[in-house]
Amino acid sequence: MDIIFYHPFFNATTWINGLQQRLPQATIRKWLPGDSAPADYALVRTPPVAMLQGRNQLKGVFALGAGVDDILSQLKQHPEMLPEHVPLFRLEDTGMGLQMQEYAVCTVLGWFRRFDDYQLQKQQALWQSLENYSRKNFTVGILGAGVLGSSVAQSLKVWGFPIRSWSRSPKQIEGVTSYHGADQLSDFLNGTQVLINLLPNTPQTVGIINRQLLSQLNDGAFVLNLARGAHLVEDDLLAALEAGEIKAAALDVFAREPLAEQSPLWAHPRVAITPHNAAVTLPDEAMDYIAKSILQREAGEMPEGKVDIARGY
Ligand code: NDP
Ligand code: OXD
Repeated sequence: MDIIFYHPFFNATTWINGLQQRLPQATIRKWLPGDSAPADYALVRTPPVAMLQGRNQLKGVFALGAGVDDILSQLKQHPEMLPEHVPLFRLEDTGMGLQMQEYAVCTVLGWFRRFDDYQLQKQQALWQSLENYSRKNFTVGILGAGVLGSSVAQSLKVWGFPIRSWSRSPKQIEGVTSYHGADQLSDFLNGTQVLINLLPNTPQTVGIINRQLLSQLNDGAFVLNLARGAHLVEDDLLAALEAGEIKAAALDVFAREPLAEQSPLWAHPRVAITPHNAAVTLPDEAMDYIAKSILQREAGEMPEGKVDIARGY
């Protein structure tokens, strides 16, 4: 069994050795330009078109992340890149759920306990107790109720906040009020105090967090973008912050990454920023998952995490 590996930033030696231990029967190599020798599986992040093109014998391509928007946008431009019968798989959870939980719990509790306000007061040496928020009105609305959205919902539920989610298809998640489809988006937004985004980036979701959407949240709502920068219209967020409609935002992802030095988001006192690392690919967890999936595929089964290319996630 031949496996080719390509990632512009990951340490290829770590991955090739780690996979070799898990799949001793496989021959694993780093893909280099010009290599068109046969391969059964490809492990990739934004692969060069030439890496996959014409590889009709592939039994699967594994994306080394949860989101596949970069690969799908490349595929749209170069449909010849991936033969139609070759399934594309993505990472489902592999430790990202817990990382997203940590990020969301820290941020939401910080806002709930007004640590952002106290941080600003500290800068003025101001000793002043502020009124607490009401827990029962501190409704958290999660855009996306998939692997990561539902994981985050579970972690916030235990703090007693009302939790709601919005997805494409109907869901039944205990303790979560579920909304689905475009028709129910306004109902989902109405009464939401904290908006958390965990949608995939697709033609249907691009630019979804815009002024019109933000205006439907509670006055002084909070926004946490953990998914993709393409979901958020950054100028609309800044305008809503200026108008006081949105009180604060925490952003892990941006329309352009790295975020430009001159972006007004950096200096905004009510915007927290992290450099797209809310949930990173953990090599050991990811390699366990991929090795298991390859063995399932070899046994004629279809592993989890198959991307629906037409749907876009
Ligand atoms: P999933 O595919 O498991 O979940 C996606 C959810 O979004 C599903 O509930 C889906 O609905 C819903 N959805 C998709 N399209 C629509 C739509 N048009 N309208 C309403 N709901 C929609 O993805 P994950 O939870 O694994 O990951 C989510 C995203 O998180 C990734 O795509 C990636 O962009 C981002 N991410 C960011 C990271 C970071 O470090 N910042 C790290 C990892 C991921 P349904 O359930 O009905 O299909
Ligand atoms: C991912 C990411 O999608 O790191 O996995 O953003």
